Amino acid sequence: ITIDKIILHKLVMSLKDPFETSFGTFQDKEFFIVEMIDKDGFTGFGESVAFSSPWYTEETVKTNEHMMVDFLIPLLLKEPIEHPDEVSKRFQIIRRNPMAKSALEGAVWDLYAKRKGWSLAKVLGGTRSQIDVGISIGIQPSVRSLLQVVERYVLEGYKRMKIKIKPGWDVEVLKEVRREFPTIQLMADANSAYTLEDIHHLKKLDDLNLMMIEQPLGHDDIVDHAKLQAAIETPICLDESINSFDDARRAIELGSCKIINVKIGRVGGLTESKKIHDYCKLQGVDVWCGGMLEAGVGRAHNIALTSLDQFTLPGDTAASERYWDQDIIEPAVTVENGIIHVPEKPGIGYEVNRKVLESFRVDKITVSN
Ligand code: OSB
Ligand code: MG
Repeated sequence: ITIDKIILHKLVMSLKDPFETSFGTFQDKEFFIVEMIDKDGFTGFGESVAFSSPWYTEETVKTNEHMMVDFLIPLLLKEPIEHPDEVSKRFQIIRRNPMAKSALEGAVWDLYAKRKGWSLAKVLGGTRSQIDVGISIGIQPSVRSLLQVVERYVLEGYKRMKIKIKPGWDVEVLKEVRREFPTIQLMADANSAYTLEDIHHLKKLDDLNLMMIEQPLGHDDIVDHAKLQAAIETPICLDESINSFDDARRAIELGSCKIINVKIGRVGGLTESKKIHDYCKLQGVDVWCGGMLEAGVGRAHNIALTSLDQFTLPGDTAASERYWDQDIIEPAVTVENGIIHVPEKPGIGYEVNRKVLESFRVDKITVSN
């Protein structure tokens, strides 16, 4: 692959409903669609997943732009790329900034797959033709409204419900959900809202038959999580704490978690995601694919990754219509009976709708080789 041009389309899209977590509420999502064109005219797409504020991890839309434009794109344009696995190696001299790296690497993977005429799922080594999906439910104004939202998604067929929690909106709320829906696959995500002082409180979750609790403690911690995991039955799943293959390896060695949420952007791209997947498979650790409220391009990458066989648990990759009135890809991602069919067309397997893309665009940065 010899890259001819990279276009960063900066979009702002408005979520259908505000999404509330323990650290803040999302309404407008600002991000980049990376369009990469090679000298033969093939095109690949990637999506940046950092938010506007550094609440989840430290990266933001602005830091992504800075890293891509000033450091990462020059490295990509320096010499041709034989295989997408080389991209993360080339980026290694830049510390951290996994989401910025991943946005560009994702476009290289799509371009590579399209050149081969294969689906992204196939070039990644995916084996599933369909994937199971769950849904992540934000903090609601009342328990009553939460129960209504859960019921709606159960009826829509989603295979597991993930409830966002925070101090004051946790054990009692989950108890109500469990009472109303005794058999659903249920889990909670705290986004780092607790400390080890809450062990006694978190232990109460053990009575609720939860699949797991996601990231209860510090966003950058694996030591306290190991202590907590030793004290509770409910499996811990790490999200924010895992920013690389080595983070995953260390967390598993230390017993900090029993399950890993893989987000392509958070770990620095598809090559790193695959490495984590392969290691977890060897270790018998279940993984699933998390979400960052992506538009269609990022969603398509998530679907392709989830086709790998150690993605044994339903992910957060819900349907386009759960987030947007109008997605930027065609067809939109649809969920039926809790299942998404993995596309077989070349690359990400969905077309970017240029008209829609332009309607959401607020800035455009073009870098030519
Ligand atoms: O912790 O997984 C998370 C959304 C924004 C930031 C962090 C998280 C989430 C979600 C929703 O849980 C995932 C999605 O539906 O894309
Ligand atoms: Mg999470």
